[in-house]
Amino acid sequence: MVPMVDFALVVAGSEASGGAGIQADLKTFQQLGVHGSGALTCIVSFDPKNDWGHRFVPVDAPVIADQIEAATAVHDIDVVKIGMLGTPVTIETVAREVSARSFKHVVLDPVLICKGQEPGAALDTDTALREKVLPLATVVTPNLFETKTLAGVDDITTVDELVAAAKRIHELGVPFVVAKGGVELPGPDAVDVLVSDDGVEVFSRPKIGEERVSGAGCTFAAAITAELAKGASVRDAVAVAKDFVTAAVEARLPSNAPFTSAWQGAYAG
Ligand code: PXL
Repeated sequence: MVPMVDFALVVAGSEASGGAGIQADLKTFQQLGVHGSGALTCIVSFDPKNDWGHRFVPVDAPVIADQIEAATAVHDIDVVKIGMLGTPVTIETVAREVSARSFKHVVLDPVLICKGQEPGAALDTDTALREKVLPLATVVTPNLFETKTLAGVDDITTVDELVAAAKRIHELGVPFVVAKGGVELPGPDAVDVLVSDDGVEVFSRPKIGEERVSGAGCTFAAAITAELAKGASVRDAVAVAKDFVTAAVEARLPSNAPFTSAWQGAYAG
């Protein structure tokens, strides 16, 4: 018997420690029973000699295009997650390659800044992401900072303000906006809001500690992607992803760096 397995593609960067990036995405797919294909956009190596800053190397644009071609030629894949892109050239390439194919869902985790980048370059990257990739997204999963940036609001301190900002991003044309309050949104709970034409839904769990956990955002968006690949509605995919990331954060792994890492193996389903 050939097992019935669903397929998903991730286009993202490598984060060598395995907490975040494509490593987190592929582990999440696997844990949810989805076959993961992956196209690498860049390589991030934290620098233990320099306050764990991000060393960043982009993959050449034609090589990114080749990987997307290879993955989508080998398998019929109709759901893609886009993670860290990193440069305007990468963004243009990924936008072109993704729009040349008819994906049913494009889940965009809009990773806006990487610590290692120059502010000028980061601004170019933000603009390119907003102009070229955001219009392709069916689902976008901004954290609090990214929500403020994409919505063009100065501050978000309440769930109502988070919903209002998510509505602004929805009005930019993204069908499903999942804005994440995370540990930075004041209050006892980790709150995510889903805004779509169907209305607003709030997903809330008690905060687990007050520190950010490396890879939590990647894991959350990857879990949404995997569930969509299995045929779930966006609403149900977000509900499973919230459970998945809560389990991964509860079981977070200590490290020698000043941060913990999400553990995708914790989710039992
Ligand atoms: O968590 C955001 C993120 C995504 N992708 C890569 C990263 C990071 C953060 O370090 O390195 C490759």
